[in-house]
Amino acid sequence: MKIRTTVICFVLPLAFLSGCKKSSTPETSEAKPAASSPAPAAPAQAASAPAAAPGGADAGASTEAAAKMAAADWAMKQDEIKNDPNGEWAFQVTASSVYNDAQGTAAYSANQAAGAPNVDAYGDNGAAWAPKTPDGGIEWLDLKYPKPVYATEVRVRESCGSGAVIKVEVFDEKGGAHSVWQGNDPTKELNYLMVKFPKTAFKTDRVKVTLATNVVPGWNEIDAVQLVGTDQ
Ligand SMILES: [Ca+2]
Repeated sequence: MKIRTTVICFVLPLAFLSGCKKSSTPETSEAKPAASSPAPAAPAQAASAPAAAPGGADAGASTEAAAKMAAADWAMKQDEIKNDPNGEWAFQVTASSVYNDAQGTAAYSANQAAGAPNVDAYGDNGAAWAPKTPDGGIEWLDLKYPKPVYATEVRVRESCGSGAVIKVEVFDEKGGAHSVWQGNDPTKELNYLMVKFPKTAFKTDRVKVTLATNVVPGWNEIDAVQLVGTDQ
């Protein structure tokens, strides 16, 4: 599994909008998150880069510059979230199912969704949790956090087959589940699903993330889940 995984890491960024595969295909791509789609991709960036002259070689150069800026923005955002003083990472995770029935902290195990994010590129990666089957339907992660907080946000870092989360719940002190989000997950590539909600009236140290893995074909993997909140 380890060898396959290494190979796949370089290949899978190809699987942009659809899911991830766990088989290697000998194609190449330099794809980096958010920076890769070439042609009609960047209206937002174009608007924010008014300096470039239209047409000709300048257009190519400005597209490249826009892609670099988008990649830099992405990296800064990742760093900001990773170091958010109000954010914490899970220390213990259980799951509805696990790829290869991996236990403990083995590759793809539920506990690969514990701790800070450690997947660097979109695609299949044993440093993220993967369910037992790619498109089986309902799957979930149940995450425990070190410090109970009045929560305001949950950030789910999706690293493969992004877009399959359908529900996020937090739990009160008595173990009661409170749904804080339910809907259509817009996440693409290696990014966070950011679920913001009014500050909870109770302290929570437990989050449940539910996926419908059949809505995004291929493997759906979660790298990490951050709980954001305060003491008061
Ligand atoms: Ca991870």
